[in-house]
Amino acid sequence: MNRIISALLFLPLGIIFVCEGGNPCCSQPCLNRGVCTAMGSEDYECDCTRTGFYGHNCTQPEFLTWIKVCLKPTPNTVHYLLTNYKAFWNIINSISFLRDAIMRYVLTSRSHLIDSPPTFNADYNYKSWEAYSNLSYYTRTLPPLPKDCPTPMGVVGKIELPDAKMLAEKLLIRRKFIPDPQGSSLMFAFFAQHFTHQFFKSDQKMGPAFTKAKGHGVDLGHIYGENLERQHKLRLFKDGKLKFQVLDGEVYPPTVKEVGADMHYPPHVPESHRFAVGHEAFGLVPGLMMYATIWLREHNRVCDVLKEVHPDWDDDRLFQTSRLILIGETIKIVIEDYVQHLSGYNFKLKFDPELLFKERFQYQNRISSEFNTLYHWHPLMPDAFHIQEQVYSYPQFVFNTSVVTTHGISNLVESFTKQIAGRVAGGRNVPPAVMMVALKSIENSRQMRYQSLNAYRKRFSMKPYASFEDLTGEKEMAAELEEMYGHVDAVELYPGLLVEKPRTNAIFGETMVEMGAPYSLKGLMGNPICSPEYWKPSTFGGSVGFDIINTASLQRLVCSNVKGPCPVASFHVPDVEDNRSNTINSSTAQSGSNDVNPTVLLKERTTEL
Ligand code: ACD
Repeated sequence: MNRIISALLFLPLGIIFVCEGGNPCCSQPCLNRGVCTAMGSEDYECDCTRTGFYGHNCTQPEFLTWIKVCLKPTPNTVHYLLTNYKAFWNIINSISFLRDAIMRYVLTSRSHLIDSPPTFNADYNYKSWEAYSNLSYYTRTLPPLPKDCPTPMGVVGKIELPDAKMLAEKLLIRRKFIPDPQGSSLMFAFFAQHFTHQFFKSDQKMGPAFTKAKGHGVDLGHIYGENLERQHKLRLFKDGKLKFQVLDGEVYPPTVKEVGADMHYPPHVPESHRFAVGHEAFGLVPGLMMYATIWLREHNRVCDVLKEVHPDWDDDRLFQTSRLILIGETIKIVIEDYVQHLSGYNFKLKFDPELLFKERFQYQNRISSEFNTLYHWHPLMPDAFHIQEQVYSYPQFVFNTSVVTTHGISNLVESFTKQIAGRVAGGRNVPPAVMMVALKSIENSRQMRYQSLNAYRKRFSMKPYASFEDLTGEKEMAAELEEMYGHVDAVELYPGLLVEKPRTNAIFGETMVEMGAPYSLKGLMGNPICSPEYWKPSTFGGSVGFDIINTASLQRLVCSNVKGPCPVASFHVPDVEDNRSNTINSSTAQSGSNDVNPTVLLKERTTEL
């Protein structure tokens, strides 16, 4: 009722500035992470406990906070420093105590922005045991907006949000492919898709607020299945290995018919091409099945290595220990190859759990719904897929697992490394073929009552955007946004992230990095294998397993699991003017945190496959 009255009162302006009646927390009056509690419909209280601020709206800094705020450089300044001055960073990178100190600071400052234990979910905007204990929900970083607000985004903006389809057509859909200026490859894009599907697994039946991935982190459910029943279907129960088949002398996943693990394939896919892997949707694109095949081979390879050292271990111990090793390899690759690439930093990131052993840090993680939403990086996808001499359109590529066996893993890696992905921020770069996913993201965010882009910027210690032009860095899309939303504080999170001005020569804008980095680093380092009791050689079968983790890189992962000359595997498209050959037999691979010695790898490969 209040909403209707407010709507009628302010209709001619299209903008609401005050909340007459209704929930006083709709205007988000508590700043600096203060907690708002409505006291009837007229009053509210802000709880400023441990925020470092005080006052009615938690706006007054305590003395120490004031000093910190004065001295703290802006995120854009820090980013500029980290992505320039290469010679300076080369020196820092070579002095291990300095590199460690900086990495420790990166990890703690980022992860302290994530509530741990988790606090809210889509149905609880106050703390509750239900929100803490029910693992079927994604958690929420900011609570859902109250239902009785004057406008959909609180108290500002128009009475109705813009039509999602119109918004997508005007601001999100690709006109002409915009390549990522950071040079991300399709190898990067498919890694992102493959890796994140282990913890972003929305429950279609329950709705977007719910997840089927109850591990809430890097548990490799996408390789081993999300539950024990599926895992058992995929296991060989011999020497710890996963089931496989050999085609043309190469190892591939088994078929659905053989193992009985359900997969999502349309009827036209022949039985022989219905591969079964941990995640039931990985038949969707060959890039996903390529990574699924590589990790399947890696699991079985690690089992062989462990069996050699522990001939007395039974199947289960070999399986369980290999899984822990693969979790470690994944985290190492994600931090030192994937995030390193994405960051564009000249500072060399380091995966070393010991850096946190003396810090206040919780070894637990809960995936938040906002992290899932921000990770919809569909602009990465190209217009078509170039593999060897062939070009595949979307209809030719989707659900076509024969691409994997026809070209083979080596050729796929080589081709995906050479093809550039699209830029994510900056607007108008979502390929029409996947526009439906972007639309769904907008609809889901509305259903879950997300707060605005600017509310999230404040939550993650950024200044809110002051105007539409401040957000987009240009005039045309800014004008469209203004027409649609009326007020910059009403711009929604997901469209905001995709239209945000990218940083100079970067794939993302500021908000994507400042929100994404805390979720990522907390999720990676909060893994139990990083805790003091787990992080020791014995957990991983001794030094042999520990070494596999500590020397892991994307390049090594590929080289250890393909026959013949190993292709360059990189998240970055090799420079055109760089005359290095495309096989690591004749050059040192430029990807990966560890130098790869091709001769050693070739030897390893021939003995292991
Ligand atoms: C820093 C490091 C650099 C951060 C750069 C970009 C981060 C942007 C988005 C997230 C990127 C990657 C996500 C990777 C892993 C997710 C792991 C989740 C585990 C549950 O400046 O801090």
